[in-house]
Amino acid sequence: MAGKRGALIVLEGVDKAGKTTQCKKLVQALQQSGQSVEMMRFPDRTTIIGQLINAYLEKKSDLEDHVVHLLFSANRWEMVKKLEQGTTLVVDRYAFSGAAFTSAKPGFCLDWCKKPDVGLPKPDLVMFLQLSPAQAALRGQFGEERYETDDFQRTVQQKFDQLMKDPSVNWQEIDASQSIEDVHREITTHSLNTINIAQDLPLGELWK
Ligand code: Z5A
Repeated sequence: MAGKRGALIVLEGVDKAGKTTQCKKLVQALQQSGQSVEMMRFPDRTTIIGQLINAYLEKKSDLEDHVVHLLFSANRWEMVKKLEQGTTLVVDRYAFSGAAFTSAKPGFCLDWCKKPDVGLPKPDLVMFLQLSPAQAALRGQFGEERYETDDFQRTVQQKFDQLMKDPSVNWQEIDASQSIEDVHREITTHSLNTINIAQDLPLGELWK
């Protein structure tokens, strides 16, 4: 119907929680149910900014911590037109990862880390895939990328816990230790409810 907008749906969670798996399945399910929907992921490693981030994550370059934080945020801002265009978007990581990962580094506070993303399109729903470190370990070893260590991931989880206390964001915690199909069913139900509600509401601005 003319004038109706799609929903902005974000999946967040710790490493190996199944975000990418679930984003892909959700997009497929929504498309099959006749929705106009696209997937987006951050970092988007295909842009020039994304390539700088990719080299940093793969430890092929070193960047000052403030610089890399701002690049992650810029990588979201360069997609803002797409985020605002009205089709439903399923997004694999967003500004919450940005704030949680940088604020897990020494000398950074959550408040500063949120600032560059203030005013981005506000998700209608953020599903946080909860998985304990022990359960994550069952899904294989960490990879070789930066940040993929037990200690760092534990601190990141604490930062996510702090972010989830913010009532201005529509958080939904999901038990990611369930089977892929069970997680998918739960995520699809929340998403369809959100799409229905969001179509009659204006898109908000994050952390404003
Ligand atoms: N980062 C940042 O610092 N600042 C920012 O602003 C942003 C990101 C946006 C790269 O991100 C890094 O960038 C990331 C945060 C930082 N660092 N870390 N660590 P990324 O999105 O490219 O990260 P990734 O490494 O590709 O994603 P991931 O977290 O490792 O994985 P995932 O997407 O959550 O999981 P998955 O790939 O869907 O599944 C992992 C495995 O588990 C796979 O073998 C699946 O088949 C299996 N799996 C999935 N679900 C299940 C269930 N339910 N049961 C059993 N097995 C399962």
